[in-house]
Amino acid sequence: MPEFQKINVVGLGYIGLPTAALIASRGLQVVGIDTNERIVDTVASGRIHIAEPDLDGLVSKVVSSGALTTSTKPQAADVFIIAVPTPIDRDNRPDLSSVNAAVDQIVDILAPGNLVILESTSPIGTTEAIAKGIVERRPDLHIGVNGKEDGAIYVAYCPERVLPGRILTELINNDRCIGGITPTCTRRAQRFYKMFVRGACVGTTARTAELVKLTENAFRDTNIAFANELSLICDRFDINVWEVIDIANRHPRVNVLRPGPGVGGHCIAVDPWFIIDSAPDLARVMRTSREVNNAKTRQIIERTEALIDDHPYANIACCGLTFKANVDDLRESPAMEIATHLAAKYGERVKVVEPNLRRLPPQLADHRVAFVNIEEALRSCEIAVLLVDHDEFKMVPLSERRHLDVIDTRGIWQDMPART
Ligand code: SAJ
Repeated sequence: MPEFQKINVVGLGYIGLPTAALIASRGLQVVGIDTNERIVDTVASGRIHIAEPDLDGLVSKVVSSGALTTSTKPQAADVFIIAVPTPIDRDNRPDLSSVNAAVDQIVDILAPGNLVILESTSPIGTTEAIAKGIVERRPDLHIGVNGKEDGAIYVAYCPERVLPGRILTELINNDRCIGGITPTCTRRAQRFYKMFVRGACVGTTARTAELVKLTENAFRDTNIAFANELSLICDRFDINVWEVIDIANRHPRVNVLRPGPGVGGHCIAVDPWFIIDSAPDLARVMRTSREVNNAKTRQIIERTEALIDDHPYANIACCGLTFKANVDDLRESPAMEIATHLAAKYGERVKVVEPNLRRLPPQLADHRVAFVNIEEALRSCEIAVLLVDHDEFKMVPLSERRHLDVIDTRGIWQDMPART
């Protein structure tokens, strides 16, 4: 009998849903679990609640073939994948309540031979704590080691590392890092991922795998902080930061990332805190990077206000709300923070453009701002704050924006003198 036939994916968000659909497309029987009934119903009808290229077609196919079903409660299975959010609280400390709730949901239905995989970004030691908690509550089970298979379950950590906008491609092609509680757990999880991953499935310990995930995002955050800091230094000396980066990056061992209005998304702006929280005395560069990136958002707000105050009758186009280009995701978005601030202060003078959303998000809808397309914004505004480098904005020719006073936080309208 095949080792893995029935799979539960707990959490049908940006990672869980594509993962569930991909596994279902490989001939396994998948149940997608979510506590949100609206999400469960949407997916059950073959539709999706997030925007991600090619995901709609895949979900519709696997739902109509019966390979993917949904439920609000887990069911007996061979593999349980936990892919739920792990946000930070007000004090920047990891909030594991969704992970703990997911474990609570499955603990009583676990059976010998089951594989439990945590994919959510988690602090060091989380997977070990989960394994310990399960065997404490289920003394009939133990964690599998070589040669002691009777009554064993297998627990591993395997972080997701896919980029929104490229999730399906990266789910298949990226290398995976798989850390079991024991080497036997690692091997079993590797065999499972090999069923749908083309990249290497690198084995390690659970603690190492947890830190690998955090390292990847903290590394990127620190590199973006370098670019954001550089942009402020360039402004002080009236030097174009985009030109500096472009020329510096011609050095064979230099690759400066791009400055922006701050760092958004549910990962890079959040995950470094998991390391900082567990080693506050050591994680000095990481903490400073977080502070630099957060401060960049406030600096853009201040600079924009100064420009607007110089033009008391001008209308202001806020170009972009999402956390990065060509997605509809507003989580931790610095663009959203800036637009909300401007909307509260300047009301109907603000025109918001966001080609990836159908309507204004509620925080902005409360103010009297207009939601317009880029043509209307170009026609009716004298100031533009370019907050996201969406393709639609890149295509606007110079002739259509020459009249604007621009704050270009993304460096895509650099064919005219503009502030960064
Ligand atoms: N950003 C910049 N300048 C840059 C690059 C990015 O300001 O040069 C900003 C973006 O505008 C955005 C934020 O950083 O606000 C994050 O965007 P991103 O594209 O760097 O990353 P995410 O959050 O979409 O996805 C990251 C990825 N991690 C890494 O690249 C190390 C992805 O592989 C992870 O799976 C994902 O986090 C996650 O889920 O952890």
